[in-house]
Amino acid sequence: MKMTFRWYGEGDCIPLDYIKQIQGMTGVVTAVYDVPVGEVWPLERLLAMKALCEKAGLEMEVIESVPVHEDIKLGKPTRDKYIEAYKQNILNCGKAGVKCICYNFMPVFDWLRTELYFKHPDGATSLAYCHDTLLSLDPKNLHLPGWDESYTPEELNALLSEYEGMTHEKLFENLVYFLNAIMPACDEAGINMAIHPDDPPWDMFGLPRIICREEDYDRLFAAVPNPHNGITFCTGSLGAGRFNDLPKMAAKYADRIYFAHLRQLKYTSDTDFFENGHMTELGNVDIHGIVKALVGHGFEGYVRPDHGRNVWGEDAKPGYGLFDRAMGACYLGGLFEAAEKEMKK
Ligand code: DNO
Repeated sequence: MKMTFRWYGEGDCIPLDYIKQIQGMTGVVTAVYDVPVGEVWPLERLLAMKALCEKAGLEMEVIESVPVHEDIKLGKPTRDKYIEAYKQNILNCGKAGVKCICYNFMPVFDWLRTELYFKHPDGATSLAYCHDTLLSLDPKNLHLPGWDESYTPEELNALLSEYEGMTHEKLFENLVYFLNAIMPACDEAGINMAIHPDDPPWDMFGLPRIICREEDYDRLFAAVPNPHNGITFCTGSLGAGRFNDLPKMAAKYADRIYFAHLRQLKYTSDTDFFENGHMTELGNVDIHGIVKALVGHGFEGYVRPDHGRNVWGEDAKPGYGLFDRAMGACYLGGLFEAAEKEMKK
């Protein structure tokens, strides 16, 4: 296991030196943020970021994310040109020493929350999700917390119309087409792809979502058996699906889990939740059981604490402050140490 920390590049208010001070931290998870989706990240940019990380004593072996162009998800004829660019990104990442690329295949929207500053009785705040609030929103005129509004309303409308009639099967076929096309680049670069689950793990605004549950992974690995086709095991995303048995899934897929996002959720109804500190007793995700299952089944991937609360008056990007994620990293490091020592007995 290698403990890592998400870092939003030089624009992040958290300096690399602070990240290095977290005990057990080996590296950062980052990306090139200002190149439009579908274009190639210049190798020099990657090398410059790597040099910055190394200067701070940190590795840069995980990229989150190289985003997938919507034309690839839609299966449009133009997808091949975007796939070529994606392959070049994989090769460039490989040249910069990257070992794992996290990505997702969610149509149009990435993760969805309805609140960024859900207030806890102790004064902390965290992200939260309320399904009824989400349903009451108009996807064509969406102003969601955390949603980066990178589309104009006209662009969003046009994109949503392109998805009309998109089925789960078609979307899955498009994912398989994409993976089969990029696997040779992964073989060459020695890079593991790690698909992030859909967050939350159900269809949104009539758009299909296909990486939500155990059967989805079985289907994914059957369709593309190449070992470079792997997963980001995000306990917060999968954990929102009450139908998922996370320790069981962690054990079953341990050798395909190249990256683990470990975080806690507390359910407030059948669909709703707020995020909480990482400790097992603080929510419904069995973090301890998941770590034991990973260690017990030979997991050798990267781990990062995921969304933290905002605590101690920190004014950081919601979910991505320093303090609570640092506490999470230490807590997780302790669980891994205990589980690994237990294993060796
Ligand atoms: C949210 C993140 C996601 C994740 C992407 C991966 O905090 O977990 O935005 O980075 O879905 O492609």
